[in-house]
Amino acid sequence: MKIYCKQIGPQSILCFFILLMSATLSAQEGRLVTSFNGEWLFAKDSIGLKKSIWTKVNIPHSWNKEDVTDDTPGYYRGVGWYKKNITIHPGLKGKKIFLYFEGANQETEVYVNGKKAGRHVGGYTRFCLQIDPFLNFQDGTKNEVLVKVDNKFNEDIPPLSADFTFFGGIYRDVYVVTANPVHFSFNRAANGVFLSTPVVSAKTASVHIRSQLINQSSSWRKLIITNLIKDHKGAVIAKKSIQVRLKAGAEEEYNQQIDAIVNPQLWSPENPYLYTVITQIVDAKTKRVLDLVSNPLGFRWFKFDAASGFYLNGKPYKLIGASRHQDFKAMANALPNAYHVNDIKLLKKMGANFLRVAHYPQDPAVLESCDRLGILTSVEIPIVNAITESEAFYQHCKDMQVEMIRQNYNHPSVILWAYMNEVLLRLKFTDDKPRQQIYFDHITRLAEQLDSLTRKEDPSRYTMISNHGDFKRYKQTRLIEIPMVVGWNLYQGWYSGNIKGFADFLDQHHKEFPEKPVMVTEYGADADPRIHSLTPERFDKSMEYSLDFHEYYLKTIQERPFVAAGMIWNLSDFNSESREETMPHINNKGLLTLDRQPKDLYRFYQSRLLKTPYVKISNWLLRGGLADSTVSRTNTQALKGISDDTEISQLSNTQTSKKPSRVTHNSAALSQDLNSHTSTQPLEVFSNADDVSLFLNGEFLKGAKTPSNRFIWQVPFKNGLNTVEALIKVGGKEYRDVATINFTCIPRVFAKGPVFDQLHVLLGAKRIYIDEDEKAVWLPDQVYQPGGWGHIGGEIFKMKGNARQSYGTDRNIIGTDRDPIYQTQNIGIKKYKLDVPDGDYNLVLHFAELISADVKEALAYNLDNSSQSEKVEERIFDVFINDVPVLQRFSPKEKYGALTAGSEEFKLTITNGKGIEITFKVIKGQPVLNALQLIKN
Ligand code: GCB
Repeated sequence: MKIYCKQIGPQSILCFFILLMSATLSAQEGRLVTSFNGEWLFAKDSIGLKKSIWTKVNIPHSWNKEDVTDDTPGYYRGVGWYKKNITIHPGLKGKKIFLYFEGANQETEVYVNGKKAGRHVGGYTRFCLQIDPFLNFQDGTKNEVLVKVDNKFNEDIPPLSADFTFFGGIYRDVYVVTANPVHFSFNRAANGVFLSTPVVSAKTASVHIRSQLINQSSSWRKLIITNLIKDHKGAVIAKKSIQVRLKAGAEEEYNQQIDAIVNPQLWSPENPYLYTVITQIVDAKTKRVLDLVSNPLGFRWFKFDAASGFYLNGKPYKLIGASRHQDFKAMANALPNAYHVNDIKLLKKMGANFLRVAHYPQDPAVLESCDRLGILTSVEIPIVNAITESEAFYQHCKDMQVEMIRQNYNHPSVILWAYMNEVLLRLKFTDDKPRQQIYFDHITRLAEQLDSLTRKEDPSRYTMISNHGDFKRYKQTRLIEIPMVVGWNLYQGWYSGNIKGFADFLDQHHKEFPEKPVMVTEYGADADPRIHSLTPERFDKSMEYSLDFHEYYLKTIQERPFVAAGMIWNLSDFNSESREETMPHINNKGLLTLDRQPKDLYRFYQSRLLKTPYVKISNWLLRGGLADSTVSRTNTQALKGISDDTEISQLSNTQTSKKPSRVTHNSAALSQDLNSHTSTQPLEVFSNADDVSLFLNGEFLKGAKTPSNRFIWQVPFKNGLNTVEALIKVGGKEYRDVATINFTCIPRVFAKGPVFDQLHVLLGAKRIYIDEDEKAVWLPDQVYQPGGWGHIGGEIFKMKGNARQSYGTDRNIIGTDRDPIYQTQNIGIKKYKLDVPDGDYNLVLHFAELISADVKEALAYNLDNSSQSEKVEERIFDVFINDVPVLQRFSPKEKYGALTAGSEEFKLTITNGKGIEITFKVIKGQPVLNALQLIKN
């Protein structure tokens, strides 16, 4: 028989047997834990349990892996059944057997051999149910374990609504725990031992150990509780025992203290030194170990100061980190532990020192990793956006808070317990002010109760609430006052207003609440890694806008000592089923993609936070632009109005300009031979060095320091592959990053070159869309100039009632994952002309009707926006190519449906220097064209 010892749960070392169920316990002291993840049968309840079709699954499992990303709104929220047999060796008779669930969303009932063993409410905390009274221990008997999980909306269970997906299923590990009748209590699925450090300094420390024991045997027991403290290498540095007598059936708590641990190694982000406390229950007579748990111990002390921020072990620390959701591409939230661990490693590798575990407690592997890697954390329960005024709701909130605290009590990484996120975002009773006041009063009372409960459960940590930017209302409801630390989720320059409002907001907070420690618990902007812009603006989803946004926010946080922390929203992209925009169902504010590929944002933070030499070229490696032109970056629109002394994105090369982006045509270059064209565009390098040297295809390009760690050059890319090398010298050593940029130079005038190959154009857009799969660069459209290409007539499509997006729609386009190709449009177009040389071509015209009668509710976070129905205008038009009718009485809505992608492909042979002329003739309404693709055969 194989035996594994493994850390399971945050605190317990549990011995882990393969084939435990046929093993005996006689050789094993203490408890046994075996994985119960494999080979379950699963059925959705849609047709009733009896008739259900069972499929084999392994846990972690979610039934929402696929339906959260399809084009049909909504996802299955209902009952799922899980079934598995368990055979218990007769030798285990007399043992206490438990099923330990790390998480199932959100209501769970467990039946063993048809009898109800227990129930748990809440999708994010652990629970442990005793099942031995229902088991048949006879040799070879199969016991059926049947688990009903339900993720449907329940107004009594938080979260009620949120910007993340409430995946259903047993999505975290399940274990069978076999314990002796005398064991540490599993109350609230904690491990029954609670550590605190009443005294810690660099010179001395003490450890307080509170253990909860239960005697499930039928007689009095004389027991010894022993605590051993081991250092990092496993050497015992302290030991203490007490003798106790525990009545049959009793559950008791015992307190012990180990004092005067001399010169303790302190735990910190730089040196996350962990001790281990092993707590054992020993039978005083037989000296047998009856139960044993192991907990991490970190010696550290900390405080928040309203004027000067956060201190760890007496030293000031600016906490910079991110929030995290727990899902992953194509896996829903059912992840093996290694995925959770990897996220924390990525956070550490970025140079962060903080994780906001948002918006709910997560897998035990998360905090275990934070302990090990030195990341400080806050953990919260999922009261998000609103509450229900019911006793059941309040009780579930309290239960979740207690479970969260007790289950995670011993992690040195945890410094804050939080319990509400933007609870005033989705206001109720907006038409009835007196009734609304009663609702507010209930929120205040719940906050007070949760706050005092938290302080009582754990006096050693701080309490926190995260509010959104409605300062006045949080002040009125006392949600700034009640917690020990207030968190603000701020998105000025994204969801609302002007970016500068961020700094003003923080300063206002500090002025009005000079005694209240403050953290920025969220800030971020959508960042679709497929979208770039040289004229970035709010809501274009471009990497450039989000970089400028983060640069400003980070600087603002770092400049203000009273701001204890800044937490980026979010570490990675995450699923939010009801979102639309350029990546439907995904909130893409992540520094990493949904499958954890670093975006340029991650590189920017590395350059700002890492202390080791760092240089990295932007990940925008597939690029394109007009031949013989120079384009420079504008300062992002969001930063307009901020005085010139901001240090944002000033271009570093002499060739560049601070003026708005413009394209200049180098007429001298037009005489070059057909294939020697270049296109000059900005390229970013992220580095913490004072100076970076850049080489393009082996040649040095002059560069200079920017104050923000973002170095930008104007680079004359040639058509095809370009090798770029960025070099820094630190302490006499060289560090470099090399990238290959595949650049497509598009002719401005076909006759002058470069040799024409392909063209992908987004009409009505100011952004660039990169399609890595097809290796295509979609450029913004231009007005036609003789000899070249572009549209004649029409205008940029803009959504009505949407103040924040200056072009295109943010609706999901059905039938495609390449939504940005269809989300912008020229409306009223008359002609499209391409003066291409003679030859064979494939022309694809892309259409989508962007106006739909079906109005979508505005995202609650879009503070300055309202949904407004568009006037649905019928449009019918003919399309001719070189005077040949190719689409007659054409209506994208009639042909494909509203907000649905459609393409029309044509094979053309062009002769006699005629080029291509596409003509749109109105029959009714205004003709449209969304995108155009021309490939030379
Ligand atoms: C917020 C919420 C968070 C959202 C985020 C966003 O304020 O707290 O749950 O995901 O904004 O991206 O809109």
